[in-house]
Amino acid sequence: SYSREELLSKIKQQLHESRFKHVQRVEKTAIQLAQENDVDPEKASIAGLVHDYAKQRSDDDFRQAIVDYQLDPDLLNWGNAIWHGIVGAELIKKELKIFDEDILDAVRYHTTGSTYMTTLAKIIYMADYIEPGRNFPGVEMARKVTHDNLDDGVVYQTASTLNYLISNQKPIYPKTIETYNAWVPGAS
Ligand code: DGI
Ligand code: FE
Ligand code: FE
Ligand code: FE
Repeated sequence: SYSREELLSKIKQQLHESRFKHVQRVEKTAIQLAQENDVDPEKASIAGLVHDYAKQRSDDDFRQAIVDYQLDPDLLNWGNAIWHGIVGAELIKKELKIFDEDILDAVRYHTTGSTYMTTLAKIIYMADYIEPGRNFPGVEMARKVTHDNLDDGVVYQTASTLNYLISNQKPIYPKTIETYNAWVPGAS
């Protein structure tokens, strides 16, 4: 597998400078959350670094990958926001030769969450949201809630994202609603 140095160079090649800095901040935040939640910090590091690897790929690259890797054809009805995690994971496997399914799942679900999330997947979902470069209203509360209890952070982020999508009349990917229902307290 690639050394950290080789991985960093391949990621840097794919991303604008500001996004490359973002993934490095996500890595740091993910390592911290890993230490707080008894997860392997090395896995958190790699997942944090690669999570947005495919974010700047063309729509045509994603459409081709959905066909090539025989992913759910419904994905073709969505766009970059949904593709860069779920489809991006396949490009990471192929191009970065990362085969650890925990890491690939964490990438897959970093935008929408999922009904079933490992602790690593929750860490990447939350680290992406609360890394120190984020400055939306409510981010301080999101940081506090997440460091107190990772699952509460997942609910906080998913509820905020759903509110944002509805307020802006954007389509909701069904998995985002499933994530909310799966992790909100009292759901069965
Ligand atoms: O890639 P990043 O910007 O670091 O962060 P991200 O992968 O978490 O992407 C966040 C964006 O994804 C945000 O603008 C909202 C969008 N998003 C999340 N869930 C959904 C969604 N967009 C749509 N249309 N539907 C969703 O369910
Ligand atoms: Fe992302
Ligand atoms: Fe996110
Ligand atoms: Fe990100």
